[in-house]
Amino acid sequence: MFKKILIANRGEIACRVIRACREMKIKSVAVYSEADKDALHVRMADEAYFIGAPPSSESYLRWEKIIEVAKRSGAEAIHPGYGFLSENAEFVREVTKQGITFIGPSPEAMEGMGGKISARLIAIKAGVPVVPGTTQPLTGYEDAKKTAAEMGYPVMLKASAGGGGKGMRLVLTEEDLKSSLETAQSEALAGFGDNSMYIEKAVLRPRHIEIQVFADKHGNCVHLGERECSIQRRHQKVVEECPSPINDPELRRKMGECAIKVAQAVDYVGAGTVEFLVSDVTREFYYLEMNTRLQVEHPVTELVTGFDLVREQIRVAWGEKLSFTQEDVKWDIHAIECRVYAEDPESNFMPSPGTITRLRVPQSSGVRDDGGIYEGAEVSIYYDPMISKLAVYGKTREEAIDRLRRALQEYEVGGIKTTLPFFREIVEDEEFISGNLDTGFIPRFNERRKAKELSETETDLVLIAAALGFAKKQQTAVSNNNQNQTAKLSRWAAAGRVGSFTNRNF
Ligand code: MV4
Repeated sequence: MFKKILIANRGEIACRVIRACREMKIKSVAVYSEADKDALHVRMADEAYFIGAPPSSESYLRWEKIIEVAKRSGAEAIHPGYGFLSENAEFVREVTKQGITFIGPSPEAMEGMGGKISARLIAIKAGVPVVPGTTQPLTGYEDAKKTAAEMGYPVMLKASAGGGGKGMRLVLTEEDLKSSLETAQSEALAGFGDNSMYIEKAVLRPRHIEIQVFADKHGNCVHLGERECSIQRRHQKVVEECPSPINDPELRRKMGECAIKVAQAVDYVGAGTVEFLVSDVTREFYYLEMNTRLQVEHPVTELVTGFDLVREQIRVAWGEKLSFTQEDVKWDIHAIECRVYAEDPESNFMPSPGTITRLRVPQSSGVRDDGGIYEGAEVSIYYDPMISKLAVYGKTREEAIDRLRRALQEYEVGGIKTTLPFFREIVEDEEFISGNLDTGFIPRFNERRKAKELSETETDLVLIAAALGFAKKQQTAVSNNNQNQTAKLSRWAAAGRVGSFTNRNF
């Protein structure tokens, strides 16, 4: 087995990989920027090397520097985590050329899945259902008009080089097509330096369900079931769970088989995720894209299946066979994960950097927290503001939600704003509890939130008016008690408002 691995990442995922290394008796090498000199991953690793200034372009993305550190420290392999260099085929080629093992798939597999159109072609060839649409870039407006008319509105315009919803537009009618195409193209050009576009038929109220796959270098490929990721905010996942509340063994088996076909079509090795859109109405599913990395939300799959995906990644990179077969994978429990961000839900999720002055992480039955912070640590403005992932499991979805509610009550982060209060509201939401989770969940949830806040304000006003009226009566009655009563009622009235506020910020 490897004796030493370099982790080309930071934050919670660097800590997660270091932990797996330690369990496997592998030495870990961290790299860090100026902003991260006191970061948790630096404290946890066996060795740590400074690689540059805070902006990631001057540190975590500088691959020649990272490879130099790998060689200097004697690391035999590099784990890229997610983000940064994790899906950079050029980096993988350079790492391999230097005689270092990249823990992940081949550069060819990455490139095949990197372009949206090429990824679609691969899936079509593998016999996997994709959203109906073009398999060539549009030549211009006339081409778009003709194609859209043929497949029928609504349609989705997508940037070939796109990702994260950038360069994507839902077009309801032909009148909107021209302006939508123009904005999508300029967004794509600004975001990816490439304005080529294609068209798909729009799937309305879709669910985002992805399948975890795992392959070794001996031709074995299995799937570890789905993760429901429909709860997203501006194309950022917020809550993920396994199983999906709508999935059943039959749908899982079909989607799993398709995911394996896609992975095998590019001779995939390691951990990968195949994304699907599932129509909430027909339960038909369509391949969307494949992510050639370990994903943020991998803990829910680990909790449900019991396999350690990072350990497995390292074993597979060394050349070992998968430690389990398809028949070994069971889905008998339910897991849910919340991504805790240093953002202020009361101010439109603005990043909230600063020093963590207080940290109390939930513990006990069914709770797992993957964090990259500690009390006294600094959350910087330079990187993704995710500070931890709170995951829970239970025998049933109900039990998992009960534990999540309890864990969210226990969780305290002081000094910065976090999305914890937002999650405390989600776990009380009837639609969430019912499992009705298409991609329109967050917009609808926000509407309900707004409506609730308004009615709370009204209730408060009524309470205050009643209290004042009562106080006035008491005054005219010249009761001995009146001072006390008035004070008490004012407190109750205030509690109507303060109570709900405190609840959100606990
Ligand atoms: C779609 C779609 C409906 N129809 N494609 C958004 C991000 C990108 N990965 C794919 N996305 C979508 N593609 C067709 N043909 C709806 C979305 C979509 C979405 C998908 C998953 C999770 C949240 C979403 C929110 C809005 C739109």
